[in-house]
Amino acid sequence: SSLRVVYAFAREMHPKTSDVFIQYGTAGFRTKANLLEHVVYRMGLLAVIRSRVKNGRTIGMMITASHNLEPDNGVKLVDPDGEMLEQSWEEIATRLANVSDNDLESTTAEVIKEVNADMALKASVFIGMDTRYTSPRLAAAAANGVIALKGTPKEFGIVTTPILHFCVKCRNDNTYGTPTEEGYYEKIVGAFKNIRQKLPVSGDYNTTLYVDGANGVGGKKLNIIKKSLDGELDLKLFNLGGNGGKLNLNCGADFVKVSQKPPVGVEHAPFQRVASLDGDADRIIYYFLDDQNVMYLLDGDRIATLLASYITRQLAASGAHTLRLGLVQTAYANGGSTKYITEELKVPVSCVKTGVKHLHHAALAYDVGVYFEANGHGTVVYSDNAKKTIARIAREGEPEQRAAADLLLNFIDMTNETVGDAISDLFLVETVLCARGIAAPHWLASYQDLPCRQLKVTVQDRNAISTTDAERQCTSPEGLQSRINELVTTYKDGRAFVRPSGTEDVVRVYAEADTQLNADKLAAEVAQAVF
Ligand code: 16G
Ligand code: ZN
Repeated sequence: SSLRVVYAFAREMHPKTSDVFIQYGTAGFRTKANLLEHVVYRMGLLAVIRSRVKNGRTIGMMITASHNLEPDNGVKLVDPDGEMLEQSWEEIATRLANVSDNDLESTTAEVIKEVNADMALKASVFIGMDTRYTSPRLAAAAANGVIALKGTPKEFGIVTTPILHFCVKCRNDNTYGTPTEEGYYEKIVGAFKNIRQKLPVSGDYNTTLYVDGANGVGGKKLNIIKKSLDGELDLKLFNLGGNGGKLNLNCGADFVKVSQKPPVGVEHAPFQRVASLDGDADRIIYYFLDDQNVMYLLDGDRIATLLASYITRQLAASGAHTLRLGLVQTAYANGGSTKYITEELKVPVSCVKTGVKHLHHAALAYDVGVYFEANGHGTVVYSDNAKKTIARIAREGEPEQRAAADLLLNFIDMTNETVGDAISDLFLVETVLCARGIAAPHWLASYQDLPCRQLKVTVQDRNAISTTDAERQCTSPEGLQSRINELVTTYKDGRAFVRPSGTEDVVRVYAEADTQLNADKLAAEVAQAVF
């Protein structure tokens, strides 16, 4: 049959060359790029099957390893509404990725049967990739996989992860926007420019923003956007990938957040705010240095509180009192932020497991759900009810209410609701800072972060550690949690947890305490306990 030819082709073109077991983790498959070609090809097959199960709606495939260094790469699937692949399919993806070439045919047939895919339907798959030199080859393997099962691939070339999510969503729901990179700029940047017309620059806000592009795709796209901005924002871009700058190496959002150090390759001026993106531009962290070169981080928690307080205020001003806004965080959220959110903002907050799919899902429970990981991945999602209510007020409300609702509508348009998006978040943050007429130090002053430290520990089997309570407590190995409890109580404001990484073969340790020295000590002691 024609499928025979398909599997013969797979063996020839994208053979499985390694026996290393690979797992669909928190953000898809991620490992050394040279181990991935057959995996990506097979994900092309799976994307077609998924598209058919979803009645021919478009599925996305993104080739990226995000903030990892250049030698790594990865692939993840995007579901029709632009969200992460449904969790129950992760196991199927893992199975398909690991079977031998000889068993690929029978396993694919098994999967098709199991998920009840109608292979006579059309199938459509959008493929995007980051800037890694291994990405084009992998994107080609993805397209080959799609074609093998008679699906239609559409290659977007180099795009940010959130642009691909956006395009998938638009393709399946044309009310959301136009499914192209240009359509993305039109909607997001267009909304930003619209707001700047209505909210002129005032107070201590100034329009200069420095950006660390992590030598990845985000900086490149901002360079395109920059040309269409007429003084609404003066972007000064660094780490665009030229001049020998290496992807994510000592730069980018993850480096800045974890090491708490400024990135290389960026000029600094006292109190000048800098936005640091990660390699595929789905994370953003702000920071500035003072006149003594001391660095102040404005991380994902900080962005979440900024956005949540602004939206809360706009909802009140528009009289939309029935809409419930809530915030979603993970165990990594700084204790200072959680306290501020509950005690000062008086906004309900939920804590979930690490990984965008968990945050996104929890945020959907609110009319307006703001979710952010401390590492800078996050966005805002609005229910249909929220959108309708706000649109109605913008049409029919009292004049002041109308103005507030109208701004909110632009704010919603500026938001990439499918996934955390550094570019969209950048415009959201700049809008709120401008609306409030504040500079970065004022933003920082809203609450104080507790000093914190992250460490990673290499152990024989990271899966020996299991956790509960949104990863804040560990249930095995026995005795570890009580040891952590003992250690924590000896520190003022102490808090610590351990969890197996979902993206690397390590155990992660997080600690916070009243001083940096104490946070460092507590982290080291907990790491010791993990061994
Ligand atoms: C992935 C996740 C990110 C999470 C990180 C944790 C997505 C799109 N990305 O990058 O949200 O913070 O993994 O990594 O879900 P870890 O499990 O290695 O700590
Ligand atoms: Zn990323």
